[in-house]
Amino acid sequence: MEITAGSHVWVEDQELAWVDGVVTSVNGNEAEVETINGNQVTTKLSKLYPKDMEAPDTGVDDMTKLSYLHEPAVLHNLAIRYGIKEIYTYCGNILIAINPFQAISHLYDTKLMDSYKGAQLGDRSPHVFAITDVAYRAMNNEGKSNSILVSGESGAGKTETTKMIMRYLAYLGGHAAAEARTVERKVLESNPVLEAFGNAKTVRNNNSSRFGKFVEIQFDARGQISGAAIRTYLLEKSRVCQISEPERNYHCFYLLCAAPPKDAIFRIVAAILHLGNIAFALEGEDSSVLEDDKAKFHLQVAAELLMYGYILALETALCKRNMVTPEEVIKRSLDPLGAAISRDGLAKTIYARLFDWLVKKINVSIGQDPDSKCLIGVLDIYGFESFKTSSFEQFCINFTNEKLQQHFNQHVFKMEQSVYQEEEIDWSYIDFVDNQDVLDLIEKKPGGIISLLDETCMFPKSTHETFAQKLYQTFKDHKRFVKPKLARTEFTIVHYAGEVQYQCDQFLDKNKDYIVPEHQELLSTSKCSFIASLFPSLNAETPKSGKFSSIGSRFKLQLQQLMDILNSTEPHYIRCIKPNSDLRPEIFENVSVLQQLRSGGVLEAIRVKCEGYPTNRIFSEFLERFSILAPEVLKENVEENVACKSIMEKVGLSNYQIGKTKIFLRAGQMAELDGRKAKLLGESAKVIQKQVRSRI
Ligand code: AOV
Ligand code: MG
Repeated sequence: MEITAGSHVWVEDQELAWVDGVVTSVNGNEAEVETINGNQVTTKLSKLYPKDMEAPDTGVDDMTKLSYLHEPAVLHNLAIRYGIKEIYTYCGNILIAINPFQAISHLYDTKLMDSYKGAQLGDRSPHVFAITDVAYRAMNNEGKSNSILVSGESGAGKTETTKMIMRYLAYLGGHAAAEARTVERKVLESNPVLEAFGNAKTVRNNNSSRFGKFVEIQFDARGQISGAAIRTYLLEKSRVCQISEPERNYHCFYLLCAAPPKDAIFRIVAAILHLGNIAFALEGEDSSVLEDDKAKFHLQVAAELLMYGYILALETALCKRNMVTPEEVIKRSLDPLGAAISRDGLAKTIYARLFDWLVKKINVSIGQDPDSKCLIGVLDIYGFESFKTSSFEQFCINFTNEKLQQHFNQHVFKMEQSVYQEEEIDWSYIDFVDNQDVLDLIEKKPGGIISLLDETCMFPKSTHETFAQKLYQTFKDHKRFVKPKLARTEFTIVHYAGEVQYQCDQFLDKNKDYIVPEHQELLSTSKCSFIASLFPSLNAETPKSGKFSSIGSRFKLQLQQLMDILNSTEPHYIRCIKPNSDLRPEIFENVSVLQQLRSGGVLEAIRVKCEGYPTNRIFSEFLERFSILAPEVLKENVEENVACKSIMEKVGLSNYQIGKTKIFLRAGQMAELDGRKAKLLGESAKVIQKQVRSRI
């Protein structure tokens, strides 16, 4: 649309990201704009976007209904909807969910569930139930597995959304209320348990999931839930021993302190708490002893809880290490730092095993249906993370997000094409940005970062410095890899969602899935049969204790398996958005939301749309809006599609497409049509004014 003096436009703004205003003058390729917040801005014409003055005050419930599909329009639409507590908006088939940080009345009650049952997407206002209903119906009708992928940054509402999906699935595929311990109840009841052991308060979320979760809900031929399986991914073990203020450890530790029950699980949780209080002091040159009586007390209690005794054995396992030489095994003393590392390693291993045990136990209790043909998978994974110091955990988390982003891009692209196919229009190949290059950088075998890390870990003399050097050498010319200036052990990856600087320090240690043989031996002989069962004896188990096994490679494999499952399903996407970092209701921070829309690929999806035919309108709607441009076409008794064509021809626009029921417009064409209409209305207003004046 031609921008002239008087045009309503969006202009970039540092604080608000985009602000609307009116063009006061145009000079060559520059324009002066007076913004609604009272600023006078001079900017390039190419940086201005037209504002749709006909857009409804309450926004539109689907972005594809926006006449002008550009960044400021998308952002503005979400903001006004959020203001009237409409937290859900579609972007085609993708659901955008903005965390309300407050309970919205009746948003999830049973009556509402009733109303979504069987409704077509778009018939009712956007909702997580609607997406779930589509997935469930598609599964029943087509006999194909579906999945719902929930993503978004930490605190955006993924876990809460996932719970609503599960509740709605339980409602759709549940059993008669008389059957008390139904599968669906057990699935729902697993949530609080997993959250107690796998969630913690972080700076970004008071109930942050520190593990990834994929729940597979299995259905029988009648569409009833017949089984379920929960898979978890990479629990953040380091949190057990290392928390930075004001974050907290896993909820279960505080639950224990609030109400100490006395069973095997809580024995372990308590033992870990006591382990954490065992402090060491230097003895002689490089040995360590328990620091004081307090440390002795905690050691005693920990030993009691873990093994019913063996106090000395526990102390030795913490303070000494076996050195195996060809001739003999020598007990070498650890210095206090070494002993503390050994203690933390023990605590982390115990906790991780306990967590895995819980997941297994829950799975056994729920039970899988071996005959189930269809499932609905629900994925709630940790969102993209970038901290001041990002470590191996962030590396794995962001790797996951890259994988899912690729899946999303490929799918959105396919989806777009299927609309074109349905309407039988010609379409040429639309390209999309693929992040395969980042994935290669991370996971290519050989030569990717994970491979190099494994190689480094297996080479006894290597350090994090040699690892960093290896990275710098190998990826000197990789466009997704940056060596920060002056960096010696940091590296930056240019992720799809932005750059993240990683600190190599602990990559080697954290990549080693290693249990100290002495710890293994000690715990496998525990008199507490539960604990002994968590540490089955050496030869029965892989990875072998003491031998190197790579967390990175295992995680990569797990992710690949997850992708294989997802690829065999029909995916549905929910993008959660965190509207502010104070975790407070009614605050919508433009800049941060925009950043999330960009990094979550929502804007990328919109870009793919823009390269094709971003706006489509049912013929009758189009005619209603634009027949004024060629009133004569309505007089002729022609088919609607012919009338639409005539209007486009008269205005001189080409490259549009006529489908079976809709007209498909290229980016900017809607704005052009509106421009013509405004001009026409303006001219006719002038004519009327002239007529009025001449009469006076
Ligand atoms: P996350 O799963 O996306 O973060 P959560 O689902 O835990 O985020 O949401 C964070 C908090 O936001 C919740 O504890 C609720 O207080 C609030 N909240 C989220 N969704 C809703 C909703 N629909 N209605 C009301 N309140 C909501 V993380 O697991 O940290 O990546 O790792
Ligand atoms: Mg979560």
